[in-house]
Amino acid sequence: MTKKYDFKTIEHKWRAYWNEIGLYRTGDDPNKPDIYILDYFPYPSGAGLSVGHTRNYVPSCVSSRFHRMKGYNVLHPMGWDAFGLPAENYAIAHDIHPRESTKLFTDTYRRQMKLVACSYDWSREINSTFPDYYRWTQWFFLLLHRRGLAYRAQSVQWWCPQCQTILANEQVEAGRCWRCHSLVERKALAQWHFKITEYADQLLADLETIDWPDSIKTMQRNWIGRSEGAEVIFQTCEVSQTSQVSVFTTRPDTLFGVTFLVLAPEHPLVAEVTTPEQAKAVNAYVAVAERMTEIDRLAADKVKSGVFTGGTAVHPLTGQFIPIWVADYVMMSYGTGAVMGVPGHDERDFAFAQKYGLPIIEVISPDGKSQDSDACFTDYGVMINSEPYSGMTSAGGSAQIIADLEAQGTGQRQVTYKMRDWLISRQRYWGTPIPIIHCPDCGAVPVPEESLPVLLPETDEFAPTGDGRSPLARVENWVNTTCPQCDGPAQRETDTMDGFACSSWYFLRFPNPYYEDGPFDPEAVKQWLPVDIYVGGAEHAVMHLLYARFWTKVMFDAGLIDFNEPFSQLLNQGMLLSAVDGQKMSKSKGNVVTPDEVVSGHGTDALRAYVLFLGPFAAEVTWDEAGIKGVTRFLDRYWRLATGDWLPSPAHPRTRSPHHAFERARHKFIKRITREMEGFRFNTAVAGYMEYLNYLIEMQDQPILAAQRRQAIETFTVLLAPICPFITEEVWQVVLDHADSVHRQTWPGFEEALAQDEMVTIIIQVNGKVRDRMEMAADVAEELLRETAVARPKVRRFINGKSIRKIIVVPPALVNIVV
Ligand code: ANZ
Ligand code: ZN
Repeated sequence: MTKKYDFKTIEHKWRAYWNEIGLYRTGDDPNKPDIYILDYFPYPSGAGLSVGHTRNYVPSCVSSRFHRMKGYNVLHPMGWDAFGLPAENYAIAHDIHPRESTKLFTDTYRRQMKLVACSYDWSREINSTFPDYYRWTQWFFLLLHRRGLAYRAQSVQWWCPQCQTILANEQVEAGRCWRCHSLVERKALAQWHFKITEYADQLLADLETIDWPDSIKTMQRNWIGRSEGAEVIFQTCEVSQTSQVSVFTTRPDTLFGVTFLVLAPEHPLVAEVTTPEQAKAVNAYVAVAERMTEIDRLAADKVKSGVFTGGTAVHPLTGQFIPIWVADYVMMSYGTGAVMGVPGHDERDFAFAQKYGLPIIEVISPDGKSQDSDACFTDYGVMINSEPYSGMTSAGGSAQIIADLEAQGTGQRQVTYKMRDWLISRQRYWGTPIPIIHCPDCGAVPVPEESLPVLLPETDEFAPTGDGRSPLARVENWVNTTCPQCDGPAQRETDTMDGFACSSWYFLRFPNPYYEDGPFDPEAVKQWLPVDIYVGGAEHAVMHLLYARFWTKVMFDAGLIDFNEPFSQLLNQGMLLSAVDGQKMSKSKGNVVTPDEVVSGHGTDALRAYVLFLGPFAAEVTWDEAGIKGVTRFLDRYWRLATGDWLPSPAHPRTRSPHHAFERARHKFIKRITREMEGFRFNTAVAGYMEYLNYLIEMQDQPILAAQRRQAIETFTVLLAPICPFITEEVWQVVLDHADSVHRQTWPGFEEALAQDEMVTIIIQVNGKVRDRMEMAADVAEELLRETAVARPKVRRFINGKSIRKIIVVPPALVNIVV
C-alpha cells in the first residue's frame, strides 16, 4: 500500500463508479422524509466557475450528502438561467449564435461542477432557454395577465439621439451618453410591467414567517419602503379653482410649519402654476433637471437648487398663502411628486429655505417649549405654534390633523411604497418572447395557451437594432401574424421578458422536469415544496428573491399551490476574496483562481475541505493557496492511519477489555460532527475531524482492542464522506474491504450518555473537613474546579470571610480549601 494518498488515480476511478450506481439520483422511498436543498440556478458566463463559486456549491453538496446518509430522500438539482446579456454579448463578439454561446457556457459549468463532485441529480437538469421551459414562462405571463397583474404602460427611458439607442441608467453620466457624450433625452416607450406593488403588504408581512438572514429581510423591507402618512391637498390660487397640489407627507404633525410647496420638475402642474414672468427661469431649470438621473438628484450632499414658479396655494388649515417652487430634490416617481416644505423639521427643506431665504417656523419641540436654536429638529416631540393642536404629541396631533383634514375633504390617511412595478420588457433577442399579439382592432391580445410556446425565431441578426426596438422587430415573417380574436392581420409583441421571469418559478420545475401538462407537476410539487434549504449569495436580495416570492403568492392566490412562500430557509454564503488584491474574484481583475487548477494540484477532496475550512459559511474569507497544505497533510495522515502505517508494535501492551474513554471519544465525535453539519458550520466540523484524527493517532500506543480501533476508523471515514467523498470511498471499499459505497452508509447515531462528558462527584473540604459535594466533568480544568468550589454558598459559609491561604486539589475528586 502506498504511503502517500495518490488523489489523481483514485479520484478518477470513483467518479465513473458513482455514475454507474446512480449515487445522486433523487430518493423516492415513501418511508423516508423528503428534503429539497437548492442552489440558486446560475446565470452561466464565459468566465466559467472560480473557486469563489465553490463557497456556495460545496456546502450545499455536503448538506445534501449528509441528509442522504441521515435517511432522507434528497432533491438536489441544478439548471441554467441562461437567457440574457452574457450569452448574447459573447455571441455578438464571436460571431456565433447565442444558443451556441449558451451551450459553451453551460457545458463548462456542468463539467466544473462535476469536477468538484457536486452531488446534483443531473437527470433533472433544466435550461431556461429551451422551448419546453420557456413555454411555461410564457404561460405564467398569461396567468399574470389574466389576473390583471401584467399591463402595458408608457415608461420613460433614457435615449441618446446621436447613437439612436436606449440607455440604461448606468450608461448616463452627468446627463450625457457614455459613448458619444451628447445630451441624452427622455423617451416614453410602451413597456410591459408586472404589478408587484399589489403584493407589497403581503411581501412585507410574510417576511415574519420565513427563516432568512435578517440582513436580507431588512433589504427587502427597505426596498418595499412602506411609509405611513397622509395626502394633504393645497388649493392653488391664480389658476382655475379646481386645481390643487396634493402632497404626501409622513409628518402631518408639522403642517403648521409649512412655508412653501415644491413640485418635481416633471410634475404636470408646473406649467399650469408658473406665471408668465417666471416661465423662462422655470423652463430652463426643468430642462437641466430632466437630464439628471435620480441617483444624482438624490445624492444627500448635492447643493439644493430650485426656482419659484410665481404661483401660490392656500394652506388647508390656516388659509395662508404658500409659494410654489420647483426643485430637483423632489422625485416625480415617489408619493405624489410634490412635497410640503417644512424647513424647521426636515433637513432638505431646511437647506432649501436657507439658500432661498424662505421663512422657517418651529412647530415641534422636545419638551413643548421653543428651543430658540438655528438647528433643524427632525425628531418627534410636542407640537407648538400649531393653534388648536399645540401641546399635542406628534403621534396624537398627526391623527387629529388627519381626521380634521378628512372631515373637510382636504386630505386623508395614506400609505406609500418606494417599490415600483416590475418593468419586464427588454428590447433584446436572447429572452423569452412575450406572448402577446397586437391587433389594430382588438388591441393587445394574449396568445392562446394552446398556441404556446411562441418560439424565438431563428435569425442571424440578433444584435441590438440601435433604434430602441427589439431585434425581433426585424424578423418580419415572425412578427406578422393573425389576431387570435378576429383573425385579422396583426403583429407580435417584439420585446422579450426580463431574465428574472425565468428564475421566478424554476424551483417548481425540478420535482418533475419532464412534466408536460403544465409548468409543474402538482403532485410532485406537493411532495417537495417549499424548498427546505436555499443557498446562494446576498446580491439577489431585492431582485430574484423578491420576484420569486411575488410569483409564489400569485400562484397561491390562483389556487395552483398550497404554500405562499417558496423558500423556508435561506442561507447566504460569504464572499471569497482574492489573496492577490483583496478583491472579489473576477475575470476583469485577472485574479480568478479556478477549481480546475486547484483540483489538478491538490485534488477535489482537498479543495472541498479547504474551502469549508477557510471560515464560517457566511463570513467573507480570503483564498490563500498556501493554506491548502494543512488540509493535504490532514488527508495524508488519515490515509496513513487507515492503511496501517501506525499499527501498534508487537511489544505493545495487550488488552482484552474495551477501552471506555476511547468509546466515549467516538460518541462525542459523532455528536459534534452531527451538530456542525446540521448547523451549516463546516469550518468547525473540519476542525473537529482534525482533532479526532490527532486523538486516534495519539491513542495508537494504548492498549485498545483491534476491533475497537477499526470501528473508530470506520466512524471517522463515514463521517468524513460528505466532505471528502473520494478518499473515504477508497478507504471504505479498498482498505476496509466493504462491498458497498461509503456514501450509502447510514449516518451513525450516538448515545447521549456516552457523548456527555464523564461526571464525577467532587468532595469539597474546608480545613480538612468535608463541607460540600458537587458533580463535574471528569476532565474539568483545575482552574475552573477551584473557582467553582470556593463560590459554592455552603462552602462560603464555612470560609466565613476568612482569607484563603491555599487550595489543594487532589485528583480526581477532592478539593481542600485552607483558610
Ligand atoms: C413634510 C415633512 C416634514 C416631511 C418633516 C418629512 C419631515 P419617506 O419616509 O421616505 O416616505 N417626500 C414626499 N414625497 C417626496 C418626493 N416625491 N420626493 C422627495 N421627497 C418627498 O419620506 C416621506 C417624506 O419625504 C415626506 O414627508 C416628504 O417630506 C418627503 F419634518 O413632508 B415630509
Ligand atoms: Zn383582432
